[in-house]
Amino acid sequence: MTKKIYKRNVCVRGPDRFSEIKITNPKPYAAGKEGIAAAMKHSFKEMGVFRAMSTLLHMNQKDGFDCPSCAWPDPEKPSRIGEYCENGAKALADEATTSHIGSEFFAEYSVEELSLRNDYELNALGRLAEPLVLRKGNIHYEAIAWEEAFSLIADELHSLQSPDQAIFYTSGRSSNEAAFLYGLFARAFGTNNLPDCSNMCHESSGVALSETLGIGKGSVKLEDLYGAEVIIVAGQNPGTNHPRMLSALEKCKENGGCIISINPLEESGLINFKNPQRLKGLLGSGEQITDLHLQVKINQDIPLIKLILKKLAVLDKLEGNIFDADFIEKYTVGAEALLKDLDCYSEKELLALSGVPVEKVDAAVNLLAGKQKIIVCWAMGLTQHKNGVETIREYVNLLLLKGAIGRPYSGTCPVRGHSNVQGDRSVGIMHYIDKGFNKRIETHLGFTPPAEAGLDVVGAMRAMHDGEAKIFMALGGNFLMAASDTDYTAEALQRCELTVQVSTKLNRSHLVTGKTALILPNYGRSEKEAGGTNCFVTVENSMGRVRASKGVLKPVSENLKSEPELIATLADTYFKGAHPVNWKLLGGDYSKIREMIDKVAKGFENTESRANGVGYYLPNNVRERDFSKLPGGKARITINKLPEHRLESDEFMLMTIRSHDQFNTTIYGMDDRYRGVYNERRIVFMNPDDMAENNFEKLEVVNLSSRYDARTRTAYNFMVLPYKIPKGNLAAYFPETNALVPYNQFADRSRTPISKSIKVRVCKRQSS
Ligand SMILES: Nc1nc2c(c(=O)[nH]1)N[C@H]1C(S)=C(S)[C@@H](COP(=O)(O)OP(=O)(O)OC[C@H]3O[C@@H](n4cnc5c(=O)[nH]c(N)nc54)[C@H](O)[C@@H]3O)O[C@H]1N2
Ligand SMILES: Nc1nc2c(c(=O)[nH]1)N[C@H]1C(S)=C(S)[C@@H](COP(=O)(O)OP(=O)(O)OC[C@H]3O[C@@H](n4cnc5c(=O)[nH]c(N)nc54)[C@H](O)[C@@H]3O)O[C@H]1N2
Ligand code: SF4
Ligand SMILES: [Mo]
Repeated sequence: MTKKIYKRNVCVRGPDRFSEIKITNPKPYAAGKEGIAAAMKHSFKEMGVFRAMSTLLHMNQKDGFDCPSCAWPDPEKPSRIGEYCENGAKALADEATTSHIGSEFFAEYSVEELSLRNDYELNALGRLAEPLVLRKGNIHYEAIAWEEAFSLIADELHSLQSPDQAIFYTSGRSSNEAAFLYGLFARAFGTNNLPDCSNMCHESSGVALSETLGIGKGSVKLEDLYGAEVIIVAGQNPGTNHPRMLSALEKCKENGGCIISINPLEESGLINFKNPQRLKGLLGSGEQITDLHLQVKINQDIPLIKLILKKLAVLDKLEGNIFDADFIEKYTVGAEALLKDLDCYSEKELLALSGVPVEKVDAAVNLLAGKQKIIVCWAMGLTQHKNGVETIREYVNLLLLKGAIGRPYSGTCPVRGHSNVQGDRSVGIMHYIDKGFNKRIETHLGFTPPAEAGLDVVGAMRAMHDGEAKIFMALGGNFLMAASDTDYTAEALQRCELTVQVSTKLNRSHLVTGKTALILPNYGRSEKEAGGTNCFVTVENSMGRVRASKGVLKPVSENLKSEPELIATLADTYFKGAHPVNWKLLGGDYSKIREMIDKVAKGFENTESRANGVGYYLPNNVRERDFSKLPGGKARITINKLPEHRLESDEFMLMTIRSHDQFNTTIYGMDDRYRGVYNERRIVFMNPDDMAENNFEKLEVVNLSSRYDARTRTAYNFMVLPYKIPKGNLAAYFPETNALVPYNQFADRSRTPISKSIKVRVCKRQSS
């Protein structure tokens, strides 16, 4: 039995009105002068010229703060004139804006009124400046003292029948110190309900890499990219989402390497890069990045890689030395079975499924055949499918057969999203049980964490929806808009007794809430943490290097708390001193948190001193070719099935992607410059032949609907745009399309929602 929903009259998905759309041809290059102009426009508008320029000089520098945007690593010798990209600058401007809102603002506008603004408008209101409460039955947030807020949460937590009725969500922007304390508090409270954004993101990578190579992280270091012979960039749009990765690709090319991109779209950043740190990039023609683009159909990477492997296997038989026989023999299991399995498929069948012309597949085979220094980089284009884990395993097969694992300039490179999402997991944000981690908590911190696994994101959605969970707390993020099935997630949150958001900026999760809701505002990464001693934090980048991050700005308001202090105070209020961990002490001295992290989290050692400067790498067994943790002590070559999609004749395959002007659910602006779309986000990219066959006009307004388990879900009002995308495939922006992703459709084993392969119909409006 589900409980009746207590509802304020809030607009769950945001309004869908149109603005004046402008369309141009997609940009043939990334960055360049326009990139600098866009970065400066955002920075100056939000921060003013002086504050922007002086703060940017501290970003990604040794004694400065880590860029709050993506997890791409900084070079060991950062350029003093600026080591950041357009989107890093936008992220900083977004966080370090001088605009802010507090209780006066919320007295004027109810949550119902605010929910009629779109996500861009909500974010543009500025920083959250004081703790706020939305009391039961009210529609206005009002000010609340910090002590009262902590007592309110503690009382609600005490009132639960079981600790598993509380959920502790984390988004990946929190520091190691904050995330460690948060995970520790959840465990001390008695639950492993620690879902995190990773569950919607690289969880498939973690599962696939752990199964095959014995560690859920990538194996390459930044310098490896510079010397690789071939870099495959699959299912990733670095020009927008990891812009400084383009500098690494550029270096690889200058050193004679080549780049293969595997993507249903020809993304601008992968065509040509005008490096703004170089004169040639600013004034000249830039650097051609992709040597070969394989325009694979959505979720048909497995057939494509199988075909490449099949062709390489034929060459290996004819010429020898194509696969690394010694490496395979010494370090792997499963090669023979895989090669036998490849015989079951015809080249014709694989080719047709992949959608790639045969000449291009042959070109890829030629590029790969004689090479060993191969790196595969990937992101959401591989992870967010039902077979996300299998897809990544298939790419790992290629690396293992080529011996391109555990040697310089080779290996796996899952490119992480949020700036510290990898660190958060390393220090204990996980819903599953890591026995070693728990044992070390027991030994060093004196309490026993719960032994039962907790809920991940989709588990948490269901538990709240079905009334099993009653308190939702979020350390950052925007759960409502980031999770799948927006209406279902809204109902889930609205059924909670209490929702608590530790946040920097207003988003829709603050408006679609539990019966009582709290907003606890915190310092951003760029701000100087005040209050205690040793108040710098540490983060881990996508390649496993841990470094200090020291904010430089005066906080936007005096009524904020740092995340570590906030969590420690909450824990102290909850336990009232009756717990073996001295929470109060930890909140005031971060070096004490780092001491604990060193004791409990794997691979962390002397972090207090080693995190300074360029920081230090955590151990990585793949780099050492050590597979002893895996069964038989060997890396696993795996057999992965072809994807099975049964599309009806009028169904398309939709991927939900990011525009150039957003960071996940934070919308910085309404443009997607590289794809030539301005002033509008409600568009659906479609192949011109599909448009002709289905009688769709350019910019015709349609509805998108998906049908799973006999239920139709609809996202309303999207303009059709002709675009170079494989026939039968569509693309549209997230989060506007999340309403189409059913809550119960996710990747096997990693349970990542299928945000990149949703079966949809495109409905003319008069017929819907
Ligand atoms: N500026 C900015 N930076 C960000 C973010 C942001 O929103 N804005 N988000 C951050 C986060 S949390 C993450 S996880 C990353 C996301 O970084 P990306 O994964 O690059 O982001 P998406 O826009 O989801 O792009 C997915 C890419 O995969 C391709 N693709 C989709 N389906 C398939 C497929 O089946 N096969 C293949 N081969 N390709 C496919 C799409 O065409 C697209 O180019 O970026 C991080 N950095
Ligand atoms: N359809 C579809 N859905 C997706 C995806 C997709 O590609 N398609 N991608 C998925 C992916 S990869 C991810 S990672 C998730 C993202 O999911 P989330 O991480 O939950 O979402 P974000 O939009 O990154 O969160 C933005 C909010 O974080 C808060 N914030 C920003 N900085 C800080 C900080 O320093 N501290 C604190 N406490 N709060 C802060 C701000 O209030 C801001 O509004 O979305 C997932 N959802
Ligand atoms: S590449 Fe990522 S981490 Fe580096 S400056 Fe750009 S957004 Fe920031
Ligand atoms: Mo992500």
